[in-house]
Amino acid sequence: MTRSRIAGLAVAVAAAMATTAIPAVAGPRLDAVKARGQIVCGVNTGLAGFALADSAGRWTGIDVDVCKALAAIMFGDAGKVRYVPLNTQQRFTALQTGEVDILSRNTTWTLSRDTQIGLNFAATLYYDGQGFMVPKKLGVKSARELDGAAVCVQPGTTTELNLADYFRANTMKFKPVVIENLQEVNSAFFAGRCDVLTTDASGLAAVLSKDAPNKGADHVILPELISKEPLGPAVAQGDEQWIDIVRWTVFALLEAEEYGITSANVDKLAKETTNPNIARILGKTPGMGKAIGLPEDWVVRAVKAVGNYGEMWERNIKPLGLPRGLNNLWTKGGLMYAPPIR
Ligand SMILES: N[C@@H](CCC(=O)N[C@@H](CS)C(=O)NCC(=O)O)C(=O)O
Repeated sequence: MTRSRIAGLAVAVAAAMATTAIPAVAGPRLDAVKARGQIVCGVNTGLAGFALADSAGRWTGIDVDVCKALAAIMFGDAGKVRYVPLNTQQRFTALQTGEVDILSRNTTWTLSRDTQIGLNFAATLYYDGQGFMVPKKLGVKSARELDGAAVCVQPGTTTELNLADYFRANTMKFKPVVIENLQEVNSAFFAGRCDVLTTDASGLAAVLSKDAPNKGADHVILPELISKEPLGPAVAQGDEQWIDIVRWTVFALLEAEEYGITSANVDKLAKETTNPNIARILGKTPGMGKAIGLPEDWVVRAVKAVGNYGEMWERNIKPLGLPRGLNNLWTKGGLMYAPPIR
């Protein structure tokens, strides 16, 4: 190719990029949240590691951190969140009716939820799988020994569906003990009204560490994981900018971990970095904020508020005794892989 043709091509590419760079249109949800001065966040009624309020009403958990990060991005204040605790049955209606801006509540991304009930999943925040817990005194070592068991389960969950599939696939029978309220289903199990408690493995670990008698010493989680439970935040369908903001906030927290950006060094890096990727992520090289309709320092704000994904994990999930496993970064043998911020 001649030099003038190369130059001509470069001009054409630049022109194409200029005409295709459509500025982010303000979406109705972002405008509404800004006008309200607060984000309304649907969370669990109380699940250690994910969303739990203390006696003073202060919420913590990895799902809670997503909402705190969003509030920090939009208002420079992670406290500008109103939390709406939702049980398994209420959670989707709250999103459909617009009562909450986001559902950040250990909710599994499935095809039917993503397509048929008016919501969209933004990202996977936590890769989980369904497990079983039993009293040690039953002497059960594997889920394959549970034929004929009474199983405590919450309705309106993937848990309930996987349970039926698993027993059918293994030609075993079970007696479902279906209880809507989280505390009640756990109490029923510990009172011996069922032989088995089933939910996401993270939920079992949370219950074992927080609700079990005798510090959990009398109960055991069986080795089998019977399903895939990619848990993540969801929003109502029909607002592209809003889902982009939620999705890229999760990605940004992952990117921050990958590039070694932490709550402790983010301010310094934002001023001093010479790494082009970090400069773009932190807005030292402007453009990414404008592209998504947010301030250029959006990632700085998020990481300062909640830390990077690894910090979120250490603070919220590690105390439950769970290994990082699939939730490690892709560079460390896990599935956590964010598309590039560029
Ligand atoms: N990931 C599953 C299960 C999620 C779920 O709701 N699990 C229960 C048991 S850990 C829970 O969080 N309950 C809390 C509540 O009902 O308030 C789903 O999305 O269906």
